[in-house]
Amino acid sequence: MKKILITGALGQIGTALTTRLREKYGADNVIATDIHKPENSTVVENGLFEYLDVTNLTAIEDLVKKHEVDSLIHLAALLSAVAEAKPQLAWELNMGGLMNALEVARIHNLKFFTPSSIGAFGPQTPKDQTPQVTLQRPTTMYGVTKVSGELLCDYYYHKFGVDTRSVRFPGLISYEALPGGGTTDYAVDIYYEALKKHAYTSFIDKGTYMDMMYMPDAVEAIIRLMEAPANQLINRNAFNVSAMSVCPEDFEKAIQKHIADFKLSFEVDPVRQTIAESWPNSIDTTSAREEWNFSPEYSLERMTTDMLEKLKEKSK
Ligand code: AKB
Repeated sequence: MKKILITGALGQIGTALTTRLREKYGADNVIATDIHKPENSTVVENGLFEYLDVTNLTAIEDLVKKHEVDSLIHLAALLSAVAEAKPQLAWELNMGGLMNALEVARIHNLKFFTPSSIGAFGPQTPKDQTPQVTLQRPTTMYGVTKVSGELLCDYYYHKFGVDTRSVRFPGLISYEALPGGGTTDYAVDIYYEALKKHAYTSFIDKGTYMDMMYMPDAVEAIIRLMEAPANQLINRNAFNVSAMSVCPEDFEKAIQKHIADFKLSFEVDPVRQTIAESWPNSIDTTSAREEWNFSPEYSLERMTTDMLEKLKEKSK
């Protein structure tokens, strides 16, 4: 990757990824784009930033030409809970945006990354150690767009030779930017509330297991996959990746090691609980480890220590 354009750069992944890519490849070689332009954003202030609506193919293409881009990281999408509330918009943005981005990658011969999700699985998928290749019949609009996105990536690779790469991200936990309307958001909120109130009311029920990963591992995974030699990659739709399979009580115990009086209670949101129950408990990451050396560093304990430290520093 030499000149990288990122869509949805102000989102949860984009904020962390833009900073890391600017460090690694140089600030002049990373073009962050988004449909918003907030004040006081490091993404906007510390490098190149352009307004971009990904439902407009010509607008993506104009920026690719203007900046002589060779790699496109397409992140702009709605997350699961918002997509469930606005299914038409989710289809328009998640599929329309992806199709436009893939077309621009095809026309300009760009290396391409877009994230899929554990949301691409459904209730009929094997729940534990979900295999890389398995039954995918999601019951959410988000999942429908993620499976379709995986198939589109496969199609563009096989039909047109576009160098598509993707991972099925689990819930991502980060201190830089908040996730916007996902089912796994409780795993981020819990840390903010633990520091503020020493208590958290979870909208996901006790005993509900989902895969999670700390943002530095997610960012490293994107870079490692994008830098892997093309001939090493068998899977072109999306790789299973995860660092831990956890339920709300696991976070409670990990946080109590730092904040002894931390209390967890439950007020279950039926919409997000139904989504969570349709997703796997844990996924098998063997293909990612074998094909491009995926190897996350953060356990729940290590992540908890770092998250609490970083959030404390941020609030000073
Ligand atoms: C969500 O909860 O929607 C996302 C995801 C797992 O894709 N964090």
